[in-house]
Amino acid sequence: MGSFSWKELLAVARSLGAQSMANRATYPLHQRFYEAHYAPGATEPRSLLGTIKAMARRAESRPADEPLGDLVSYQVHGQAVDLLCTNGVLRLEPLASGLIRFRLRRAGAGDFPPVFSYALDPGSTWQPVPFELEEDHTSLTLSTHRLACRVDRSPCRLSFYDPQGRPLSEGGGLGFRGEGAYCIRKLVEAEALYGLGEKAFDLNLRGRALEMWNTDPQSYAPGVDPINLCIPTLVALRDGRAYGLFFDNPGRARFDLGQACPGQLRYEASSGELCAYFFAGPSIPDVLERYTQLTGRMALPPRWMLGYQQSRWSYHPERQVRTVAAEFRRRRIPCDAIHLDIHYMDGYRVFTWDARRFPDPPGLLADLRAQGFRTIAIIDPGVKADPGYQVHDEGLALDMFCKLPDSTPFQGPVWPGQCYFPDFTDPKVRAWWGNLYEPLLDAGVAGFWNDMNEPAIFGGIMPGTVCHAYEGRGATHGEIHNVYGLQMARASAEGLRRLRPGERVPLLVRAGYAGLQRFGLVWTADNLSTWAHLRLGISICLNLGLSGLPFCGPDIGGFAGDCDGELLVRWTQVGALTPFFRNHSAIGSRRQEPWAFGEPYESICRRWIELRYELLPYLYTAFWQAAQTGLPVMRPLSLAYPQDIRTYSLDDQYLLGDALLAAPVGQPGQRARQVYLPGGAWYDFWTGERLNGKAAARAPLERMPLYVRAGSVLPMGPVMQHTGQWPPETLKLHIYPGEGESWLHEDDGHSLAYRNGEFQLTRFNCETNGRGLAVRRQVEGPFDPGYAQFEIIVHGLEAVPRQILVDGHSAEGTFDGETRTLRLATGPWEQLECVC
Ligand code: MIG
Repeated sequence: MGSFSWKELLAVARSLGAQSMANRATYPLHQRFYEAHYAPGATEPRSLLGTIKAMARRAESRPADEPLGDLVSYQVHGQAVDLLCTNGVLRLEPLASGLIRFRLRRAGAGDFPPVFSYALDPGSTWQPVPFELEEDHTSLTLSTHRLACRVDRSPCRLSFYDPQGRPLSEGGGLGFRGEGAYCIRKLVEAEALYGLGEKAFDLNLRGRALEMWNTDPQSYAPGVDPINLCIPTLVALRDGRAYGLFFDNPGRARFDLGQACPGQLRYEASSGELCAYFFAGPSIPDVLERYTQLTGRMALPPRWMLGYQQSRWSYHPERQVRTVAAEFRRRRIPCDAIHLDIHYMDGYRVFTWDARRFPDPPGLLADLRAQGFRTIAIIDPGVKADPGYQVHDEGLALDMFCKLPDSTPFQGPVWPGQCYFPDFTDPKVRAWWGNLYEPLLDAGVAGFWNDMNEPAIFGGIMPGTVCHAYEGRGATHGEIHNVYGLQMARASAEGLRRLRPGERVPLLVRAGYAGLQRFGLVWTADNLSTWAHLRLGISICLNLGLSGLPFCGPDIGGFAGDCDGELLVRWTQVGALTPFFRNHSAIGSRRQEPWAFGEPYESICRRWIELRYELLPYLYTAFWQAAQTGLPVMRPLSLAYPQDIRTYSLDDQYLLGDALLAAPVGQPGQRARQVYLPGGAWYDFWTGERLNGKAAARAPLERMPLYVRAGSVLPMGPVMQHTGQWPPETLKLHIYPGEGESWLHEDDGHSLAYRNGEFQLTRFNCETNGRGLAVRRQVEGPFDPGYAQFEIIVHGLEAVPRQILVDGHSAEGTFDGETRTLRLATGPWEQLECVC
């Protein structure tokens, strides 16, 4: 690559007047340099100066918008309506009554090819939906019974309306732009915008300009963009009504969400077709249900993956792994999984073990398993260029690696040194890669972790001219960069499913694209051990959930930098109520296991990890909902209270599942906070107090404010050391009087039998009336959850009930006047009444 220093490069860029480039962080400059360096046709690396000049020239010749023009005529081909415009064709296709696809093609570019996208779930099928076309002299309208799309004739613009004729999203221009395309939409004043994958910003992205280009920033400050996982999916909320927009393009793209012009959203793809999907609401769950029908849903993870997990870059050698595991059990801090980071490998060669550090992997993993620990191992995409190393030799011999235009396999430096990168857009490569997991599975590894799959390469990215098979279609890396990580995850997940049919083998992934939820869960990459990152992790996870990825979490305690006791406690409190709950930290940083800072921190962390285990039945049900309908596990308040505009930008509190509202503490020394309680009544989880509207919450170090929605039944289990101790003898049902419905899903927690009906679904109905409280329990499904007893705890009672009836028979309970709770034990029941 020649040698140059980044300071030199920046100086040259500045001297050439390429200010905007020089002013950006060095990382994008790295990328541009590498791309230019491997410009099409270049076989010899260009001189540094030549490269910089070319960059400067390109920066000056930015392509201009070429609008689609006026609507001239239209043609209907089955489910597609082609709108012939002056400069191109716009195709509208209603896929479902609340989902319309629109695509653009330049005039003279020939017919629309069949849609091809890795984002789409191959299992999703669309029955033709009835639609109507109406035209007048200014416009043409396509309507289904849930959504209407009006096309203005001059200039051609698209607007979407709900069945009542109220606007959801009105159009600005759209058209072509260089090799790519653009689309402009209007924004109304109080319109909130969410999604776009992993964005290091507050929840409401309105007013930001954001890039779609998966990038490893190595560690990111709040506001750095882009980072590791970009998903071009937006969820909008205005006047209580939601809609969604998914711009399906795997190359580089940019969203301006009202930054350049407050009333305008602009999407710009730098290459490829404009292919977009518009999702009708009216609610956010409606949008997500359709979006995940299109791009797929998460498979239910094994129950153990919901347990607490401990990681470190890296626990090694074997002795250290054993010590960490033993400490958890000795200190009685629950834990289900230990992660092995890159040092378990032999010189960072993927799919190998370091024989000195880990002389007997099956023995180690079996011993851990006997103590209730699963082991998760990391796998990176880079394969060390090292003759004699089997994966390398096979990969080269079988032609598995990405190539430069001159057909030589591309090499780039990562942890192992120079590496080759599998071309995961080729089915034969995916099949090969997937099978490489077999020896690790046989050794007892229970889950995997795909890192660096942007792909991250030291000092740059994969050059834009690298060639991909792209399922026989052929594409350059620049055109499809954002799906590299998705296809690596797919290769891994498909392999694991083949090798362990009928089991749920979890896959933790860093980068990807729309549809990644079909293959794995995600963590929010390399955060820092700071209070700002504790807060940021919440908004990132909320937006991931709104981008179709319900199973996510940040590194608890922070990855880079040194954590301290108070930060670890506050972060563990949040983590206990985050879908993925893993403490992970970087090499060189201070150790941050739950005991690392002594007392009182250790005891408080233990208590919160215990609470996580107590909440398992409730959490598992929230995961089941996500797997069924795409509803996130961790939800912004605006998802459930869209009529309440005060919730639109709220991200210092959130909902977990249907019943819980968490209000984290995000500042050092903070011991109280204000909480906003939307909708009806809530109960303080700690005191049982019934509240409405605003609450001033006490938050001593051991307490994070937590609330339960009135009308909920919260199913809880006992404290356990790991999920292998499930099921308990007694299930606790905490009842919070009010009106509402609650669910409990149960299955074996590890196999796919639930898909064939082997589950039990319980529905609770809570009612309060003049007589008091009535709760109904209805059970369906053949699965036996394994406990026969219930402990019922009714909260928030004013006095001892005059009568307690279980299935019409009078029952005994104990009332605690101080906590105002009633407790009673019972076998299976259908109807509970507390007559007051
Ligand atoms: O270049 O494997 O985000 O979780 O510990 C750093 C070492 C590579 C980045 C991951 C991080 C992991 C680390 N990896």
